[in-house]
Amino acid sequence: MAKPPLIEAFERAGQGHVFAFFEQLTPADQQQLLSDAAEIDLGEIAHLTQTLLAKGAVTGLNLDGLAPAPYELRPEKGGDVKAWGAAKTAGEVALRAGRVAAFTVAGGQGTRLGYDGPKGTFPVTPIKQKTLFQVFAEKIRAAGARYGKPLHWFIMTSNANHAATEAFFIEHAFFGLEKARVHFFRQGRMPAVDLDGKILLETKGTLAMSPDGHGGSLRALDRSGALDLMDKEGIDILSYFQVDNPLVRGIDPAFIGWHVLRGSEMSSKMVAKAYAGEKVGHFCTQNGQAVVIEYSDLPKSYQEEIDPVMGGLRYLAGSIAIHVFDTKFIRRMAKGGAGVALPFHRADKKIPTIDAAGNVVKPDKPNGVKFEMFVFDALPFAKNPVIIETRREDDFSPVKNAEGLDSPVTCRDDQLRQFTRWLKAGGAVVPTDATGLPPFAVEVSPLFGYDEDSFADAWKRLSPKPEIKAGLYLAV
Ligand code: UD2
Repeated sequence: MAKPPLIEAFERAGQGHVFAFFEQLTPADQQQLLSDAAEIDLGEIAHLTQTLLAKGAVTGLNLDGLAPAPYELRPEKGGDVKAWGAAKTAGEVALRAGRVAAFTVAGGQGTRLGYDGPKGTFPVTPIKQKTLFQVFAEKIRAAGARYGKPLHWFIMTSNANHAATEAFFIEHAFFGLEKARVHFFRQGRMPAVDLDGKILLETKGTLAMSPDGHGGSLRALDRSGALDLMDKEGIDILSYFQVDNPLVRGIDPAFIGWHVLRGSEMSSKMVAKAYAGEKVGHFCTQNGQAVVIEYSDLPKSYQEEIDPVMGGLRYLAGSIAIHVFDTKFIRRMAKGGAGVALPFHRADKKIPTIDAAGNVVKPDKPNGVKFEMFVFDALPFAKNPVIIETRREDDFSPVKNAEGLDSPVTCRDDQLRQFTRWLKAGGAVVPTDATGLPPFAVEVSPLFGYDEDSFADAWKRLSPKPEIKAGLYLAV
């Protein structure tokens, strides 16, 4: 039988070992291996080997000319009150016109949380134990109702969690959203390679493949047809957020409005870092472009540097992974071409594999490299990027770790503080400690109020007002 052309291509690229055990596989497993191999762009792997792995490859970050990025201060911090007002109005107009869709990246593996299953199925709210997906779904539903235009919601999954994610939505009847407006698509995968750039086998018939990072979302949006659908629906603004952060205002009119009024192709929210070493990206400028430098890449001396004039941290602006994209920009980034592509980052990992004789290898030190793209690396390619400040308590309390910082407990407490702030702003009397935490659990359904404004409106209309006590659940 003639050799499949794909195998020949791998041999030509010096990756023929991928098929070393091909003859030993069942026909079904052969097909599976061929189909996995077909996902690989051999030219891309060769390029990454040359640029990121070869001896002498310059992998360190170039910090020349790095400076903190400017951003739009919140009004209460001295920002331009009129400009914020205009932004909010413009955002509301865009929402009413149906130009906006929500986008959640949910392809990660949730390893740190130690939770088995798609992270979006993790319960987070204080009383009803609503899952992350339900919280987002209800916020999106409520925003659609508020602006008179139901929103589309795009959710990026990975091979590992795609089926379970879809099944979860079906089981819960899409949390009341119109099924036709919820779109799942898988992100791409990249093969892990050894330190010489040879693709690693996981078993004789499978490759060591892993998700290509949240930066892979840009090409996955294109490849999956999501961008075409958006074009058809008149959507040109995509509001991006991560699956681990239930506090996020995924549909924030002021943020959308800043993006629209500035003619921005990519806009981002920042918070002031809570402490020098907080594990967030840093908004910077370099060669006149906005860039985000991840905490793991920015030297400690920069992270801790004090601003000589203003006092406080010089690199203060933390990236909390909340962005708004222009859909044409996403398409341009996805198509790539001369100098327009997200870079890959190299992560050295212990990757279970097999050796040339087919024996299982369980490494105790990194034996290979995974390649990932980060979505924030699109920022330097964007025209007119705008970074706006947000209050951490309004937008950011992720669930990342099983315990301690950014855990289910800190996230629940931040939700309680938020519900309490909203109630107090409406005139209710709620006891709290010095951090704003009430001594008992209350919960607000996003369908009642999903942000300060929508809550205030619903609370004003509510008559009679309920007694504020343990277990209070405000819903419609
Ligand atoms: C991310 C940012 C960090 C900060 C922080 C805020 C990076 C490298 N760092 O840190 O700067 O903004 O978030 O919370 O992003 N995901 C996929 N596919 C993948 C990998 C990740 O969909 O292949 C999703 C994942 O499901 C999650 C999000 O991306 O929604 C963040 O992933 P993470 O947990 O790896 O990010 P983290 O906490 O290192």
